[in-house]
Amino acid sequence: MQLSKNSQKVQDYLNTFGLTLEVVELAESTRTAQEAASAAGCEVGQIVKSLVFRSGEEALLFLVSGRNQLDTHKVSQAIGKPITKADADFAKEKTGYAIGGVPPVAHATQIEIFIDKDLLGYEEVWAAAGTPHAVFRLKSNDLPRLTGGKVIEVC
Ligand code: 5CA
Repeated sequence: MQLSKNSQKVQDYLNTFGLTLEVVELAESTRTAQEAASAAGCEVGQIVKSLVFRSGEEALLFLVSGRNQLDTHKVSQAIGKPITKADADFAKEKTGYAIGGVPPVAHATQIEIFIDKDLLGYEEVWAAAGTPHAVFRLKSNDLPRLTGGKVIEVC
């Protein structure tokens, strides 16, 4: 199957990790966590939401379980800087992807990444892969190494 340009970029990045991770493009939408869960046939909690925040000009990416809501105040305190939700333009500029398809890896710029500890409660999770129709499945244990992210409590 021929992947779209964005999804191929994610696949190429995953290939460099020596893990057999496969990006799949689906006919169904995977734009929201709920849609992605239906399409992948998993629980919504197993979906890795990619939430882009900003602190000044810096972009931060939070990988959050589809069943959780990030508590902005709590997270600001925990990481020691104020954060606000990025708008669509900022998210696109910093990650290289439009909201709804932002993957946890292969970004346009260097982005600090944080991982919701609840994701590690699932053996397998599903993340976006560059478009609102593309996802890949991975072992949650591989998320920290794959992304360089730090595990935190987000809610
Ligand atoms: N593909 C799915 C899961 S694999 C996905 O990307 N879901 S998501 O939750 O990670 O991405 C959508 C998120 O982007 C929403 O939860 C919301 O926090 C954020 N968002 C949606 N619309 C906007 C917008 N207009 N501006 C900024 N952020 C937005």
